[in-house]
Amino acid sequence: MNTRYFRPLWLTFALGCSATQQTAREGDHAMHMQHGAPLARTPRTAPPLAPEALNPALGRAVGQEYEAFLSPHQEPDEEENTPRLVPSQFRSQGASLSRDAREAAGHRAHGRIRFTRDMSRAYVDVRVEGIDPGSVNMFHIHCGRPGILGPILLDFALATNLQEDLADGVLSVEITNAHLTATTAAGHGLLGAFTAGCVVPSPSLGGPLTRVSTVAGMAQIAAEGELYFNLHTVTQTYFGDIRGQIYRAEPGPEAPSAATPTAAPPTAATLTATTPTAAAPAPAQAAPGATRAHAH
Ligand SMILES: [Cu+2]
Repeated sequence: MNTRYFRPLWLTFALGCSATQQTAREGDHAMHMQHGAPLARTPRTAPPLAPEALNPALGRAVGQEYEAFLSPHQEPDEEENTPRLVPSQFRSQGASLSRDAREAAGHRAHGRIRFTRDMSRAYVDVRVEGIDPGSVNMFHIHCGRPGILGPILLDFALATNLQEDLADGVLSVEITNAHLTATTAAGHGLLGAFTAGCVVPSPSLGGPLTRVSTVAGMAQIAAEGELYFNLHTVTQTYFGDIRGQIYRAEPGPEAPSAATPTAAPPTAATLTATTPTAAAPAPAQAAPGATRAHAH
């Protein structure tokens, strides 16, 4: 018996994807042995779909929508309690304000994320109030549950000029897979290994620590309730100035239509930091025991 067929599945797959034709044929053969012959097709019993029920063009329409209301009180601690070992680029320069003082000064924001149905893009819009755009030094989407510092999934500085984009009070960017992989790639060395990219807590053929690299993966973490915005300023750098856990947007009078086939720019009415509703959606509960790496 040929020992080739006792290769682990992941190795077979890797070899099947390698560059040489010969190896590819071996891989195909091995995969075929794993799966066996196809079953005979059975007669369909379901009524046929209406032709309009399948429309690939609708993939670019906006589908799932999420939102967050950012507040100083979602930051898990005061800036003065920044751990001693935190490197200088994550430390504040200048006098920090307490969370109470920042709230009293009107620091707040409202963000919305609209995913296209085909998960090729995410449209992110955030209205910020009470914070000087010139003081913003980092703006991220992190993955993590409330109360913890999670790694960075998306660095908005790789998609736009933060200060210029926020000059009119609203940051608007279109996110693709490239922004997520660039964020992960920007994390260098030991520090970067802990702070950049979010690990997929799932078995993988790609390695033991596969990081989220797609907008679809970002939407999955959002659905699990483990994404948050964090806006950092020069005086609130480590924990951040305001933070907002991202939840499924409730359909409401201010929500844009989900059926629009093309992405519409946000209207002033859809982003407001002044009208948080008392009927906020309950946070989605992630499965216990998720193993996404949590570190700042
Ligand atoms: Cu951050």
